[in-house]
Amino acid sequence: MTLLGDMEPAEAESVYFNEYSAPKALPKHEALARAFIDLHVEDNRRVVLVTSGGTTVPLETQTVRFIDNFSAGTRGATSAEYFLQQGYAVIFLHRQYSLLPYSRHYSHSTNCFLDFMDEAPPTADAANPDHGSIVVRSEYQDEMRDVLRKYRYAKQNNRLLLLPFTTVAEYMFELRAMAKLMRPLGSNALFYLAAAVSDFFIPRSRMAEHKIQSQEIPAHLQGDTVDDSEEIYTGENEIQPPKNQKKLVVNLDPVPKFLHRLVDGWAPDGSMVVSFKLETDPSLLVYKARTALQRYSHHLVIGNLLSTRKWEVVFITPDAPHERWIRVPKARRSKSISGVEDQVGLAEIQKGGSAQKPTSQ
Ligand code: PAZ
Repeated sequence: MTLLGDMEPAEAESVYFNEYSAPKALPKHEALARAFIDLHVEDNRRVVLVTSGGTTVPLETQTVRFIDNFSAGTRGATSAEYFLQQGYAVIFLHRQYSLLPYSRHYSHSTNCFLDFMDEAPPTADAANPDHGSIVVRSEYQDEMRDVLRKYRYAKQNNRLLLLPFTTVAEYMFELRAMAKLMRPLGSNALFYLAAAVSDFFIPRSRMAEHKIQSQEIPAHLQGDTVDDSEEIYTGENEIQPPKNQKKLVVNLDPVPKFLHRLVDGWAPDGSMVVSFKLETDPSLLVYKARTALQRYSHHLVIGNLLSTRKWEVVFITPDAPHERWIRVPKARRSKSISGVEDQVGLAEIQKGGSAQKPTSQ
């Protein structure tokens, strides 16, 4: 059987998208995105699609278990704030419950949101003597006011559209749909692909329907997907642990790389595409980022290492200087008051704008 990864991109697209049904939320997301894009086309505003957070790979159709990855969405949520600050409208395609622009300062921090609050001294309200208002604690006032103003501005001016996904298939459907909807934007469209997209998945045809069992099931309860031999099958080619061994062997296929299709087919002509490359081995990072840029012929690959990604990235571009490191100086790496680490500010990714000089460590 030919793997999707071995097919021509257009064929892989057709096979992949025929195998899965579109996510239930897609029509609603498309309607919201269409209205959002129309508004910004009318105002001749740049729109960036920021993808953020990790995708999941379900092990069962009725999913109890899934494979996930580390990404919390910090890069995507932080970058979205910078884009908004630069006047972009942002479609924030993110993993459900991952970090969001602005609320990220408080939502997943070491402090519970209640720790930011206090009761104001009781007022002289004779009817309600014990009921002072709830207020933000004085030490958080300045930062929270600043974040609140930016958040309100984005909301009131329709600059931020939040669209969630969970699985890798949902992500693919949403990405394709958003890219196509962004066509009227032409060169005002930017794709900033910071999501950590799964590299391996179980094709639907091989997925177990029900929860994979870790113990032997009595014969009279076994359904069609379970046989009586030494091994329990959860679907064609999907093998559960041999009986009496608590081992699960999962057979994954490579996820087709649709960046090619995004650049050559889905995205509007003249748009800019920025992808990210994550590695853990420093000796591979630049090589892998360069290879991605050559393979997909887009505009920029931003490389980062798992361990240093919060303060160091490398920009790999088709034109000189080809490789440029950007670092947050040590002194600026401290945590903000809410305990959330900031990330390398990628405000310089503006179409047509020149990037800042790297700051030395
Ligand atoms: O979400 P986060 O801030 O913890 O991590 C960001 C990141 C490392 C996922 C992102 O910068 C990135 O490299 N995304 C692409 C990952 C990849 O598919 O190689």
